[in-house]
Amino acid sequence: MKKVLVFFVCLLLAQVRVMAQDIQVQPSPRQVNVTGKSMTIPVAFRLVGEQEANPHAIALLKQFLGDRLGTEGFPLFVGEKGDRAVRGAKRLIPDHPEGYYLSITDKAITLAGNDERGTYYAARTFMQLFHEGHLPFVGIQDYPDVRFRGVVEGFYGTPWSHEARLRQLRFYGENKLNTYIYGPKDDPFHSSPNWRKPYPAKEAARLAELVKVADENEVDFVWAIHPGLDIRWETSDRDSLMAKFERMYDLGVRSFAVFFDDISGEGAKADRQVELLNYIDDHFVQVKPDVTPLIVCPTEYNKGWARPESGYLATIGEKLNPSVEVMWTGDRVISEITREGVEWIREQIKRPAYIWWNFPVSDYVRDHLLLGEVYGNGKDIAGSISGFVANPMEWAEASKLAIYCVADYTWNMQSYDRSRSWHRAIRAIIPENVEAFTVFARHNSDLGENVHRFRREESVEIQPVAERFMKRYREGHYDERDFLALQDEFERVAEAADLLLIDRENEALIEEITPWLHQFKILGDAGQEALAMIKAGERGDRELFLRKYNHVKALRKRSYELERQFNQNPYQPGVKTGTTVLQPLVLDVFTEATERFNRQNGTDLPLLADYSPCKLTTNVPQLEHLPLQVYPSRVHLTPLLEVVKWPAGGYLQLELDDAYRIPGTRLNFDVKGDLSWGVMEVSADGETWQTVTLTRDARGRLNGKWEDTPVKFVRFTNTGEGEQQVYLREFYVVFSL
Ligand code: LTM
Repeated sequence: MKKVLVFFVCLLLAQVRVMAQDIQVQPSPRQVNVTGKSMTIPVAFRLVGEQEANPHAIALLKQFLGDRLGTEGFPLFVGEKGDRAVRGAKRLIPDHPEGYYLSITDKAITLAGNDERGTYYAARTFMQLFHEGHLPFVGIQDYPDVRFRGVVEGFYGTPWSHEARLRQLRFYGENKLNTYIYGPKDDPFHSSPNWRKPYPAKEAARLAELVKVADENEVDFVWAIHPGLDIRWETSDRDSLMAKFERMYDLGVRSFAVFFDDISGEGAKADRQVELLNYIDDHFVQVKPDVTPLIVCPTEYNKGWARPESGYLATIGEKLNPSVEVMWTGDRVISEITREGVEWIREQIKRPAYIWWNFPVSDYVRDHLLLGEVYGNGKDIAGSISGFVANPMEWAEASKLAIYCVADYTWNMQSYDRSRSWHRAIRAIIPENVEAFTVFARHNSDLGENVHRFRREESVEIQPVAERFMKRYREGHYDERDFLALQDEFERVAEAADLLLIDRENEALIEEITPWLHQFKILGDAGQEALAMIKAGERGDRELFLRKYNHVKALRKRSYELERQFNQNPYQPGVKTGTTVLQPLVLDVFTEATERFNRQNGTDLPLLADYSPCKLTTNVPQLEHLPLQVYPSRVHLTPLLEVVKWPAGGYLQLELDDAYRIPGTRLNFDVKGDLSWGVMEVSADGETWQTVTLTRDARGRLNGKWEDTPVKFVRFTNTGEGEQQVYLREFYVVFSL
């Protein structure tokens, strides 16, 4: 007894003041009452309630407190509403799913959940309150805004590795995210061709491990199937799907989803889909008491694609069992989620939508990293949605930046602060290199021109400086302070790249972003050297100018080589960084400085201009912003992931800068029937056209040949009566410049 008294006296003497802002809990809690006082972290804790409380919360506390836990010590009451240990706190526990009450006083600590997950989250918050040897005296009442929060691994491209997924699940637990939907498009056992087949033993064992780790971290592991590309509406396929779900159930999965996105034809029929989904719901989900409500991603999954005349969403709304959750990406495939938008879809599907947010997914801009702040979604949508999951990049660690912010946003929308959340995310992900990563991330956030026309802010602080500087430099005078600010920023860029390249703190992250770090280093160097050209030119130092000029050119060449060496995916190969502000600035400075030098010295140094020997024109709305990939011997369109709705009269045209002898073209729409609805043509002048004969090869691609005359234009037109739905897998023109 005496020992305990001494202990409490020491504890009170050791108080330091704690202000509300010192309490940093992720995600931001709803209500925090601080007394301003704190205590030294007790040397020993005594757990009360272990028998009844959520075992995952108990395991977490035991792991965290380690040797500090014993049969004597500062009392730590843990449990769910109704448990003996937390009976005293009953009225203080928020009556919300996953809500919790946490209190720390000089007498005891209480972690009381409204349900099991609530207790787990109370334990997570408690762990975050340990700060510099102290625990603040607080009372916290907290619960999430959105019922299902997390991630849908639903992108095209290389699926996450097993280790990356394990790290993700732990990260979700830490950030109070409760959902992980497994649906990587390029897992053939999730989609075609193997969705009917069981996973091979090794992969099955891995999935079982993921389910276990998800469970330990209070995350629902949702396994999704994507059968629509080749499903036949027959009993045999229905049974295959049910059998696959049974197998996944045996592996431990208790949450399921069916994705019907990005398909056309038979698989896209609403009546058939609903019939199948209701069957699964009635005969699988409802008969297994431990299985959570079924989730579906419909074919018309965004407002831009919703067609009232098809009756698709109306069928979902009226006929799909009410307990089935329906996913929705917003007003477009990639869009910000607004109150108006979610209210609209709620009307159609007769239930709140389950948001599939396509950010920070980069499968349509694979040469970019999306590391910017998370913003744009309404802070007033919580009551109108049932879930909110983010579709990430194929780079799992790098995606944690956005996922952290999504966790914060979906927990407590009203107090979400995009900048604060982003800065905290960086600190959580790479605490020893916060400065460097902040610099890297602020210049790697925009996507560049893309089919979805989705853009993000980039280089926000330096952008006005860059603009002002260039304007004034062109006019013949600039502010030295702007020059120095730009120089400083490029220095920071180069430094950040070097610091991060040797970082060993988060190796998984650095491994993912290494190609971009190399590119970033080149950008930083090129920026500094381009600015040095200005000064050398002003001083009339020809030799120095030429040195800097040649150095920038060499750096551009290295950057170009890097583009062709790393990240060679077939869609947007290469590595782009700082494309919105810094890269154009380097080019502008270089061009302007060289032009001045040429004028002053009567020289003819070539300028580095962004030049493309090929231009795309089209009236097919989905293709309007499709970037082109130009190589020395071929040009091709960036393949599209979604179904392209090609209207009657719709054309797609490539125009070269001159007429060339072209060995051929290749077109792949991934459709089985003939292409009698369309015609491929070539022309030398854009007026007289000749039709190209298309022959199908063994892989279904259409190779085009024509008379061996030089051509400048190649186009494909839907000459039929109606719209066609195709996949634009390939559109190549092979030429030699
Ligand atoms: O968004 C949905 C529902 N489906 C696909 C995703 O698989 C893909 O990752 C995103 C982004 O390209 N677009 C889709 O259409």
